[in-house]
Amino acid sequence: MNPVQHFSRNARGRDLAVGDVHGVFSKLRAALDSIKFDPSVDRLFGVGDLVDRGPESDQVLDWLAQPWFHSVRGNHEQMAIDFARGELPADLYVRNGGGWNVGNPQHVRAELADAFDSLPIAIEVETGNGLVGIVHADCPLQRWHDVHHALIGHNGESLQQCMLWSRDRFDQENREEVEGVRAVIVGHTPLIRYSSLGNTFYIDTGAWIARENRPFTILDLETLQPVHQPSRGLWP
Ligand SMILES: [Mn+2]
Repeated sequence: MNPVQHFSRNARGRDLAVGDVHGVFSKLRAALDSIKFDPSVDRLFGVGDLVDRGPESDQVLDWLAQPWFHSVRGNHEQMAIDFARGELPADLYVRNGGGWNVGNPQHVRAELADAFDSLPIAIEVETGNGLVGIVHADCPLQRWHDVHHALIGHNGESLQQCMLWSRDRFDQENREEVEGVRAVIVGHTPLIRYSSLGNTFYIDTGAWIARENRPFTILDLETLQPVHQPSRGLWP
C-alpha cells in the first residue's frame, strides 16, 4: 500500500479538512450541514483519530465508505490495528478509549483493522494555491517531497511513529517551515483555537471533548481559512 495518497485539484467544489472526530459523527454531520457541504462536489479530509472517546465510533466504516470522505491514519486507528494483531494489551487500549472495539466480535475487530490499515499515513492535495499535506501528528522532515521515500525506507517505521504520535514541534514551538508544500495540516493536539507554527496548521479544536462543547474546526484547503470554527466570543 502507498503510504502517501495524492489528490488532484478539485475544480468542481471545495476541499475541506476537519480535526479529530473521536466518535462524534452526529456533531460532524451537523457542522457539515451548517456550511452547506455538498457531497456531489465537495471533499472532506480527516486528520485521523476518527474513533475512540466519543459515543459513535461504530459509525466509522460508514463514513470511510463515502466517496467524498478521505482520512489519514491516526494513532487511535493504529491502536485498533495493533490490538487486532495482539500487539496492544486490551487494558491499555480500553484506557485510551478503545472499549467499544474490545467489545466487538472478532470479525468486526478484523474488519476495522483492515480498513484502518488501508488508510494512508499522509495525504497530499493539489489546490489552486499550491500543494497541501495532511498527517495526523507532525511532519518532522524538512522537505515534504522526502515523505514518500522516507516512509518506505529503512527508517520508515520510526517516521510513521512520529507522524502518528509526535508533539515535539508543538512542545518546542518549532516554527520551521516544511519545504515543498504550502501547508501541513495536523490534528492530535487539541487546542482551544485553530493555530499554526510556521506552515504547520493545528486544526483539532477538541470538538469531541464532551464537557467543553467546542465546535469542529473545518479548514478550506485552498484559502487555509476556517469555514467553521470556535466562535470568537466564547474563548478569551
Ligand atoms: Mn491522536
